Amino acid sequence: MGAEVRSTCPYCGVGCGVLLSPDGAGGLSVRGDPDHPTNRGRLCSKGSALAETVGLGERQLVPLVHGTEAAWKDALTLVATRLRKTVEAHGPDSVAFYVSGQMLTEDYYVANKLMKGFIGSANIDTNSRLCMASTVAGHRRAFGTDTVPGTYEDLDEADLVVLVGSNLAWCHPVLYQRIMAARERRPLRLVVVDPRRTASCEGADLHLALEPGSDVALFNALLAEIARRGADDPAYVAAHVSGYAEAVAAAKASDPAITGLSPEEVRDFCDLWIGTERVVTIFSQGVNQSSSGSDKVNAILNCHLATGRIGRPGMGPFSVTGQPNAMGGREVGGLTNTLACHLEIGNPAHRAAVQAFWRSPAMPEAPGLKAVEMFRAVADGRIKALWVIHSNPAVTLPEADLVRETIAACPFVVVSDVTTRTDTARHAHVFLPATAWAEKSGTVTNSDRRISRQRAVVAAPGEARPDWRILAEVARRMGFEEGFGWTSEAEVFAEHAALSGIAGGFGLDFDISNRAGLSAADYDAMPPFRWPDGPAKQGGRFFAEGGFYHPDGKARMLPLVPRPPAAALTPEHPFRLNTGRLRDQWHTMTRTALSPRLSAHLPEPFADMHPEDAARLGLSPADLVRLTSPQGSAILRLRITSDVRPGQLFAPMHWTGETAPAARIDALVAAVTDPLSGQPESKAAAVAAARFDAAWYGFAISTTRPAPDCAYWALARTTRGYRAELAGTEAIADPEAFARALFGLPDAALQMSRDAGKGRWRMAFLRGETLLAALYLDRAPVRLMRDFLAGLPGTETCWALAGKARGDMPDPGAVVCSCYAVGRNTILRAISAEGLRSVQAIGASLSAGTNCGSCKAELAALLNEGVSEAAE
Ligand SMILES: Nc1nc2c(c(=O)[nH]1)N[C@H]1C(S)=C(S)[C@@H](COP(=O)(O)OP(=O)(O)OC[C@H]3O[C@@H](n4cnc5c(=O)[nH]c(N)nc54)[C@H](O)[C@@H]3O)O[C@H]1N2
Ligand SMILES: Nc1nc2c(c(=O)[nH]1)N[C@H]1C(S)=C(S)[C@@H](COP(=O)(O)OP(=O)(O)OC[C@H]3O[C@@H](n4cnc5c(=O)[nH]c(N)nc54)[C@H](O)[C@@H]3O)O[C@H]1N2
Ligand code: SF4
Ligand SMILES: [Mo]
Repeated sequence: MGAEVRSTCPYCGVGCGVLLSPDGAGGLSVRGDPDHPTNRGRLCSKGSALAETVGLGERQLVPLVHGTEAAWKDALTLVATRLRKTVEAHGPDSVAFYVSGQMLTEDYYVANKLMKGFIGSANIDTNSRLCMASTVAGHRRAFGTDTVPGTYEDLDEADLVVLVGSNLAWCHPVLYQRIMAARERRPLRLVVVDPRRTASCEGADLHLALEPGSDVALFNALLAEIARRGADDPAYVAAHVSGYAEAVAAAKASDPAITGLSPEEVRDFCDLWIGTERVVTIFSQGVNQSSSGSDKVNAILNCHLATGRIGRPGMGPFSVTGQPNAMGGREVGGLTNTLACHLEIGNPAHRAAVQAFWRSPAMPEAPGLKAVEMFRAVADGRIKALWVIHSNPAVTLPEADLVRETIAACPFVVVSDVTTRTDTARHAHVFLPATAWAEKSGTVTNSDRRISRQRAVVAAPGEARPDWRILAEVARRMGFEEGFGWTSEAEVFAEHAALSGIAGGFGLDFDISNRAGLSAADYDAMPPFRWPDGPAKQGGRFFAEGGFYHPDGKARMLPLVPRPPAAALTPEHPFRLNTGRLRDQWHTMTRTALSPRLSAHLPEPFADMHPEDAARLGLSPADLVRLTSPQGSAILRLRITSDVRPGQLFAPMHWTGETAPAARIDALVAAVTDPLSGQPESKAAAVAAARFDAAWYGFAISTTRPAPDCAYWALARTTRGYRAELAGTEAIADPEAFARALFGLPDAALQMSRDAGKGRWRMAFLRGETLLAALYLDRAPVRLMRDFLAGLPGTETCWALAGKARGDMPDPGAVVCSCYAVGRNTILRAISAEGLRSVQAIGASLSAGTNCGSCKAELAALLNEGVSEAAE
């Protein structure tokens, strides 16, 4: 085993440091970096399972042109020529780049420079439009620049943390654990503002299940109450804030009943917030992904500005970033409406300075198209060449089916990805194989502005190349030799740092130009640092003493009027569909679904529905439901739970054409956006729900990847291969032939049991004594010990046909603790048999929850449940 190398986790914006030990054969082991200031050694379930996701099984390692392997020089020349010819024939705005908050800063810098400085168009936008755009817009309106004022240390020092539209326990688990740890030292209180009961509510003192989209009304109520009780900070407001009176007047005119909360709940919330000076209000996608997202952000900022609770230890508004380099992308200026380093594209002085620095031939004078508009322009032919880098828009943009068709019909599509197994890459004319996380080197910036190195520890496999190099080579082949001649990512970083000095010269916040002269060795060794990092920088915080970036140095409070979600509920589409994330999957699952451990947590796409709605619609647990919106439809497994309110549904965003083609949730979401930020409303579609009447249901296990062909299927990895849920609308004429085709086993030995009258078939395929695959068919949703069966393929077993374990081989149930693979039934059994009464006691007995701690909230929920419920 080689020496440990310091790097950064490639998933969420917490930005945890990791220590990587390559095994010399392409594999590695991963542990949390005890010296990284962000996580001090902690990792969540996804970070802990990183080693399981670095295999090459699904990678494409050679460029493809029209689906055929090609030499790099031919692929790059083709891309450069097509881009250049398209620009010559139709102007610079006929080409577009769609990039990603998961690119490294160096990749992002090169893409932005090529498009904005050399192609001369602003048609570069990023998936951060779906993620952080409303926060960027809100920050800029209030502060004059896109600055996150606080730091993670504020979470250690706060007396109250409010999570607004943030399921921190699952999406930023190490921060959630940090809050839970702080709480053991001091009386910290936690409030969750979310229409749905989430894992983050387990540790909360108060959960406000407000009406979807009504956050402005809630924070208006708080602001009005701040003013009424005289809880504002007149000195701070007088010196540093404008717009106070108008904002308060609008807040007083706004009706708190819009929130759907009781007057007592609103009062309790106001009492807590107003009565606790050290309050951090954390917000993420429940705020941003809304047609009033920017207003929601400003409604929160208003309250912190009015009370002067900003930039001091333990208090402030805190937008947590989603992607590992969402913040770095904002620093680079990767959004179409920004330039570089927090400079403005619409500001002639900024533009001239950047143009001089880049020695650029052509610069756009105005913002280009934001993500949703960009794909509309592809659809109507204004954009004729599209390059997608490090994102999967055919799945994650609203109206995803339309976007997929748009990409398929675009005359020239380039996709840079690590795998061709994505709904977007499938339509690439040119596929460019990028190096993946452990193979590439650069920097990322996390939620609290800390810049950390990502370091390559594994040699680039096959012909894969880093994204920045691919971009620079295309630029050079387009004739821009001079601006793109770097030989290492260290040189790209140094140039970015130098450019930030121009921003600093304009008095802007983002200035890391003290690193412009960095040598390659300095860059290699660069420890994590947070900007601003000079000695007099207020502990890394902004705005305690004012110093905002509007010309008058003051912040703006804004008068805000609540608006409901754009998609109106109607008798045809009566349900509000909320969407979001699961603990152990990352977006479109191209990496996390490679890990059997992570796949075991929630192996199938689902829709959560309240029991009253299910009863009214005559639905039972484990039914399949079809959700339909004016934009599209999806088939999902029904979960009946009072975690969601009546009239609301929740479904995860993760499944795709590769994993469950009928469950692409963005197919249902209308492409309505916040008017200021252009961010889509991903959490408030209007949908209908009805039982999906399948003629048959099936469950399959297999050592190799099955190839389902039916109306509904969902595939997940297991330690022994794969498991799949299946359902079809037409009776299967020949079940054996169906099963053989599904598994690609034309002549394996078959054991079968059937009850043809009931439509029940059980088929096990064997080589010698070894189980290769098994299929269970029924006319109703199949009842089986799935988690037990998933462990059988590849073993010599006689239990496959039984479909369940012997009494002394208990079914562990779905995995709750993915670090120690402890299942739900195991935990419930231990709770009742051993009389366990605390999360710690479960840990002591089963180890569950004692490594990364991401499952502690679920363990707490099982404790409540387990006392009354016996394990199945
Ligand atoms: N496990 C995991 N972690 C991740 C990711 C992942 O894919 N998987 N992705 C990362 C990325 S890119 C991001 S952006 C973050 C996102 O992190 P989060 O924002 O925490 O995640 P979401 O689940 O999208 O949404 C958060 C919550 O918003 C709630 N919500 C919906 N509508 C409203 C509303 O009108 N008001 C309020 N107050 N709440 C509402 C939802 O019920 C949901 O619980 O997670 C990051 N971390
Ligand atoms: N309904 C709904 N829709 C949503 C959301 C929601 O909450 N609800 N959330 C939105 C948000 S916040 C986000 S951030 C987006 C995320 O959406 P996307 O960015 O579209 O999703 P990812 O799966 O992260 O896509 C990343 C792609 O990059 C590839 N990749 C991995 N490593 C590399 C590399 O090193 N180089 C290159 N070139 N490619 C690589 C992966 O294989 C994958 O195909 O989804 C948005 N869409
Ligand atoms: S919290 Fe988890 S996913 Fe996020 S950076 Fe840390 S280890 Fe990675
Ligand atoms: Mo995101």
